[in-house]
Amino acid sequence: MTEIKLLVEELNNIPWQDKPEGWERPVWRYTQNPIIDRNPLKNVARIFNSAVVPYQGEFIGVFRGETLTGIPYLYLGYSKDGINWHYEEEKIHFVDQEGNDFMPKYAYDPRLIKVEDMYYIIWCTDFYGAALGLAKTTDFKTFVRLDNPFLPFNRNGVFFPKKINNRFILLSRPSDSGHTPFGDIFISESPDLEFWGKHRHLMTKGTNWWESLKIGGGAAPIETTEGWLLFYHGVTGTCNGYVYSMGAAILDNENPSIVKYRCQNFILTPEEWYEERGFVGNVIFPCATLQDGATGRIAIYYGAADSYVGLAFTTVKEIVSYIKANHSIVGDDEEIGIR
Ligand code: BMA
Repeated sequence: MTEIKLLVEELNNIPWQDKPEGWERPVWRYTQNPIIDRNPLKNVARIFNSAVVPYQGEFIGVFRGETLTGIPYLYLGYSKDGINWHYEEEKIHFVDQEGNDFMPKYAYDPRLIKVEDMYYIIWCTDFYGAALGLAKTTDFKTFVRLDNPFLPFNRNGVFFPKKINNRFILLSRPSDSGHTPFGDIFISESPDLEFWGKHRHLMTKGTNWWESLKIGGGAAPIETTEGWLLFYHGVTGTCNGYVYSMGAAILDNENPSIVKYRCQNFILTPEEWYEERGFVGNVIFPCATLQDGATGRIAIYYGAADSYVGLAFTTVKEIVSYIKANHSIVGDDEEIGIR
């Protein structure tokens, strides 16, 4: 059997803690969680569901900040170690392609992905209803908004970090205007970020109860020798409301609309106080990962209870072996998804 490896660059300053003695699951939490506490900024009550990337030897991130009006916007943050963050006081200012102001009415659940030499932010914006917003930057000073990729209602936009067959690849979850009680993940492609098409169905909400209501893309997929490793969220409905857990699947390297393996078990579910208790309790919402191609280490950033940011760890070997050992395909996930 060939060795399971990450097909990504080295990142030797990735935040890291070894797996605790006696812990039998493939993903473990940082012992100092949450890494971002409440009231992190003068006008921001909570930061959660946020995304980070390595930048100039350190780290930079786009954070969902819930302002004192209750309306979420995006904030820029910096860190030397990926754990301790400081932020710009002002929300990220977006301009259109002519340089005119183009601020979203609200902005939440950002993903931040580098494709070639450009950094892209994709988030949930208002476009006559909840839809995906898209912007690009090279220097984290000027943020240029592009056309919104899809019609409303759609959430959970996740870019692949690499073009496939010269196309940008985007995961999304078509939805409705409220706290959507349904939803599968779809995959779409674009040659130029202007025209989107070749929409395919990727993954069906699960038959397993932890993801029985809806699923949505989480962190940008990670390229491995076994396929694209996707961390996503799955939601179950209980008599006390929704519960969000984290799941994992592996998509085909060349044709990512084919699911190769899907883990029937959640890989992280609310258990700690900062996941169970908060503005919206019982939420684990992954939005980003960091990975080190040299060691196979993966650090996962997740929103906790719509109030905090948590960090969890795994290695490519642990998580891929676990997914394969607990593999169970749902519906027509293994198909290309055109019918
Ligand atoms: C979803 C999104 C997330 C949020 C989750 C739980 O619909 O709005 O931002 O974390 O609900 O409240």
